[in-house]
Amino acid sequence: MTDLGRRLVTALPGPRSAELGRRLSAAGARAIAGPTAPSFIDHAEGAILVDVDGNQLLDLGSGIAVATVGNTHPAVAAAAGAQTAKLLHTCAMVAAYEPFVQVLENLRRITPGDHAKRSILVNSGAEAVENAVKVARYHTGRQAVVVFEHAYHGRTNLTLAMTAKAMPYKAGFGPLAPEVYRLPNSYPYRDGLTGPAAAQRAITKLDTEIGADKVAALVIEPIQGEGGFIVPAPGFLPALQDFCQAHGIVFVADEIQSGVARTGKWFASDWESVVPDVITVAKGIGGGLPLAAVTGRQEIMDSVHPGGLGGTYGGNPVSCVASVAVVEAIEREGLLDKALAIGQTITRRWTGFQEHDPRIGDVRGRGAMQALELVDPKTKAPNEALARAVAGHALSQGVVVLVCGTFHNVIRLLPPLAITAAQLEDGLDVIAQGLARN
Ligand code: PLZ
Repeated sequence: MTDLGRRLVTALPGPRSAELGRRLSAAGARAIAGPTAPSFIDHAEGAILVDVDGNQLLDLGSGIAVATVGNTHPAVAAAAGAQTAKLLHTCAMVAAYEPFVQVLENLRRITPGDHAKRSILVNSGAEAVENAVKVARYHTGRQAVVVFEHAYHGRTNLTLAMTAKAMPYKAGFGPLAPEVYRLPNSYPYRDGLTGPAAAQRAITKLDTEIGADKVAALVIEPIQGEGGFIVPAPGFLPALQDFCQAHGIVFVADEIQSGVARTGKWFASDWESVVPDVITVAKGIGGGLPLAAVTGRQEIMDSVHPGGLGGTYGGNPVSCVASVAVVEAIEREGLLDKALAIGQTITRRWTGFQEHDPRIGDVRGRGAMQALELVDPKTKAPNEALARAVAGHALSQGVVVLVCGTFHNVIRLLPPLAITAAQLEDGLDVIAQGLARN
């Protein structure tokens, strides 16, 4: 279909994309009408997005960690395509179907831990997080939910209260849901604390300001996504998990961004052998079709009465067959190892840049979830302008790069695991150029 290289045939955006951009702004609310990339995409394959002007863009963002197995993965697309001709919808609460069961079984197998598990399927990450909190409250009979600095958990009313950042997410949208409390995270580059010390700091705050016996759930991203790809210091997650276990608090890992082979293991929790009581999964599990899940210990999930959780579209047949194909592709194509190899390439290149460029404050991540934190070399102050300039340069050259972080100063890479070595090196070259020119 394509020759799988980055190739620009127009300046970006090309004329057809520019026209679509005008139509988008004339009909779309301005709250949504500002995509990162100015190109409108016609089709995609692996790590290449082909726009309506025929430009071949290199995708280093996977549509925010969704196209993990590759954009329009052939097996995922074939499964979804065949399903659309067979059965589009019944509502699993009305009549179920085998692919729904297959997804539940896959979740039981691939999520951390060998304990008895049960799952529900929903449509989006935020809906999964909402349901995880509902289940934890039901199970414990407690109300408080603790979350962390720099967290991102969604944009619905409850998850918005759980998300840390005011602009653009929370500002103006109050009142937000009550009984959400925020604790300091572990941020090795900035706090210099060991994992256990950072955990103790959080636990002291929880104990003194909330009280452990009031807390239903502690919800944490094992690697923070939108907040800046912050990998906690070793021992932080296990210490929090031990504390939760000792106090009957449901430990919820939000693996919506970090899960499903992204970090080179099925879930980022696996890196420290953390076994969450409940885990939220979305994005990569559907391979591009909307699907999300909450998987948890049977005794926690099944505390809720029959009919207590649900929704019209959760576990739609097309999303489910796509998800089954995603899990098969990860296993058949050895994508856990591929994610590790991608991580090694990125780390090797970026630690090399860091030796010559003191504005690169930190290189961090696991597997194919890697970030560069850009700073003022003298003060370590976040360097948002440089992050914008580097991402802007990449976009102008047809490399789709996303920025994240509370201070918008972190370049993050979430390449599709289908990316080839040559494509990845090309993308890293363009980022290097962006750094050199700004
Ligand atoms: N939890 C850890 O990363 C979604 C958000 C993009 P939904 N991240 C991308 C944006 O600006 O809206 C995310 C996440 C983590 C929850 C969510 C929410 O998942 O599927 O977007 O609802």
